[in-house]
Amino acid sequence: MEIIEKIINLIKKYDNFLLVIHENPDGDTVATSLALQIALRKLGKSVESVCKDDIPKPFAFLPLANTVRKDFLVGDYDAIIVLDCGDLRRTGFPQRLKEFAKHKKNLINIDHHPKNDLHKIASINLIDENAAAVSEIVFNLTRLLHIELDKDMATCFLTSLYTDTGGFKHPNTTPRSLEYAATWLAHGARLKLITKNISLNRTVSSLKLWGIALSRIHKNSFGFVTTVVTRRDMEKAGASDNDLSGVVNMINSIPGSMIALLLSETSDGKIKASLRTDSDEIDVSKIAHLFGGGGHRRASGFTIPGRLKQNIRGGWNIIQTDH
Ligand SMILES: [Mn+2]
Repeated sequence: MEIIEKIINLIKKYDNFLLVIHENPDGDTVATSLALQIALRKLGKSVESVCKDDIPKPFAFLPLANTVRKDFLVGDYDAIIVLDCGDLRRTGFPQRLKEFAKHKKNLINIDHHPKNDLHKIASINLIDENAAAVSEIVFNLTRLLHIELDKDMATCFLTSLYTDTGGFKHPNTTPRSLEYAATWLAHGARLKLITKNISLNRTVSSLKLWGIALSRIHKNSFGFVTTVVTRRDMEKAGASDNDLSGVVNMINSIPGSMIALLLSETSDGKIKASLRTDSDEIDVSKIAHLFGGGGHRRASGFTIPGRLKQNIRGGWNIIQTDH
């Protein structure tokens, strides 16, 4: 039986579903989960979404965004669907999902990241690495389930694709992406609301933080573009981690950039690295893997222990810490 048929049968058979939005959520995981939540409820299913972290403000406008749970009990669900989680840890609930997989076996992994440790415990893996966003995969699933596409679902789907393609600017955008986007628009997706909330809604503190990050751009002769943001910068600007989203894409847009790297200090004493490339010759997920991270060829990331410190030459050093 085809993988997608297995999922369709499973959805038809069971009643209580949990959808997992990954930690440190982006537009793809949040909006696709909410679209699927709306869709499965139309089939009369009981469906909830869960995310370990808060839903970032730019996505608060999405329908059902205020219903996302922070926690769950494995016993409450017949099936759990994990969306856009590059690996098991990224789900935010690795132990709980392992336990669920062991007892009930209905753990479905829907993703567009390369194969990872989640594959081993999931009972069904629906993966399409060519999908620009997970919404492309899930939209197809809802069509096969004959669920009518409404305005709210279309808005969620388009938000997911819009964010994972950087507003259709990244090279992961395919003819299929644009075809789907056209379908969603034709079904009432609120594009203006999406662009307003996601691209144009920068607060004063966010712009101040971008100012600091952009003022520290460094580009070497190989086209390696870097910048750094410390915890102190965020405090000074009154900004949060979410305000950094988009910075690494912006610095990667510099003419001649081969790889862009943003290093930012996290609230728990670590350094988060975000990598981007537009080059066909470079696979930044390989760099991320070297440091225990993951992602895609063109966009990846990892986290290491340490702090950032400016040296006397004005450059930046990574100071090793114990944890
Ligand atoms: Mn994604």
